[in-house]
Amino acid sequence: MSHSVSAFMEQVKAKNPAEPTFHQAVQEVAESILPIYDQHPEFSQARILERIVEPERVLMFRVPWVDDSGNVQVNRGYRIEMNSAIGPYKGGLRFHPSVTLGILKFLAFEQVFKNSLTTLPMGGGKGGSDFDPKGKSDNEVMAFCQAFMSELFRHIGPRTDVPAGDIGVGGREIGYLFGMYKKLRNEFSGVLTGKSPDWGGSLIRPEATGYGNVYFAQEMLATKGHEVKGRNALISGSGNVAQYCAEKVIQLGGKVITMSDSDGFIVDRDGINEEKLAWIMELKNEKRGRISEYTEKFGGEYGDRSNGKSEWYVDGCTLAFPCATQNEVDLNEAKAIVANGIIAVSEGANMPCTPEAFAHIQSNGLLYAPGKASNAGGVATSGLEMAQNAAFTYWTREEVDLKLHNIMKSIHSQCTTTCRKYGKEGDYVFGANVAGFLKVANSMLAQGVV
Ligand code: NDP
Ligand code: 2IT
Repeated sequence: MSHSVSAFMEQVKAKNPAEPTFHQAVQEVAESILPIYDQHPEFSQARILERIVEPERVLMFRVPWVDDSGNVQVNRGYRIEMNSAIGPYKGGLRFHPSVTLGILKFLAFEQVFKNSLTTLPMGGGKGGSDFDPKGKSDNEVMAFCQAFMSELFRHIGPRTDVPAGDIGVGGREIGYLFGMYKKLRNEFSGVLTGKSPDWGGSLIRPEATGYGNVYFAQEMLATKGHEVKGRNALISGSGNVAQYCAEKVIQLGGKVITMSDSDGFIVDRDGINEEKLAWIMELKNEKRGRISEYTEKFGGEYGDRSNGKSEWYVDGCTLAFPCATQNEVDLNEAKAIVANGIIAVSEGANMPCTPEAFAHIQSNGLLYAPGKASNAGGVATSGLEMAQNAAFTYWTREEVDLKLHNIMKSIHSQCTTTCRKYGKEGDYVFGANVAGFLKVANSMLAQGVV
């Protein structure tokens, strides 16, 4: 095979047309992996890279359901079973109108390397639907989840493929999905993670992605003698990941200045403290309202995205945690991040920085953690939930939090050790890609051409 990234990407683009986010995710990994291929002729002989970009299985299905007005609605469901070399397929479900096959392939691809970094035995997968939960009643969400599971249940299982949440899929959706799986299979098992602790869920799973992101940032900051305490933080999003990222920053003595949603962002120079964060959690998780309502209650400023503004231009912060969605930080926003004195960017979302944005951030010497390393705490704690389910047991909050913290430290040290080994100190993108890849690639080699 050719060791040139551009030749490899030409093949990938020809085989997977019109999937730009998938191309973007593959290119970033190929740029890390191909330079070390000369030292690993066994990988090119076994065509590991060509195999790893090809999903083991792609499921696409019709999801018809009936809305509250009695109208028939038709959505499309997907599950990408990307790679099972190191464990059952594992990864979330995303319900958002922007969901396409290409988006889910990018997320499933990222998940393979992320799950490898967690140290736990989990392969990579991702799924979801173009269903939009916004503005739907609980009854409509339940009807959709039941229809979605009435096909997905054939393909998943606690030893085969274990979905969880992602954008638009939280505790409510996991409950409806689990209920339908249990009814169809007549089996109570750990087939989904992110369940309520009342019926098999792990404590700390809701907190895990956000907490883990901040634990990873702490490790990066410590390499330069810095800490979270006393620092102002810019956080995008106000969903699951953003909420618990904010909670951990506050617990560690930092100050959260911004949070956002898809319409706009709030700036509170006094800091979003615990009480204000509790209000945001209720607004987003129960009332399903908009972040703009914050300023009516607590003051501060609101910036509307339709005016070309974004949270990334807000000054006065030294830490940045993108926790909303892919490609939310472009080159101009990255320039503002650098110019405004941010010292560390730690990604809670999957691929939130465009390639030009993260290249600018890295080349200016900022600490930069790619999501597949820094947001792996969520899926890691899903792995801990699977372990508890398999053993019919529960661990305490403290036990799970300690395990999560240790996993994030391990991911950080896998990145730094790999960087040192290949002479790429400080390049967490390289470290995460190569460390994640090697374990999966060696497992694929050991298991033959399958
Ligand atoms: P939620 O649905 O709970 O929250 C998503 C947040 O992002 C909301 O504030 C939403 O705003 C905002 N958002 C969504 N789409 C856009 C957009 N196009 N532009 C701007 N803002 C947007 O999802 P999560 O918090 O679970 O997920 C956030 C990110 O973290 C995703 O990239 C996800 O893949 C990643 N992730 C999640 C993990 C988890 O355990 N949940 C684990 C690892 C990564 P609005 O309400 O207006 O839609
Ligand atoms: O992107 C992710 O890692 C997730 N959405 C969490 C997946 C999981 O299986 O917990």
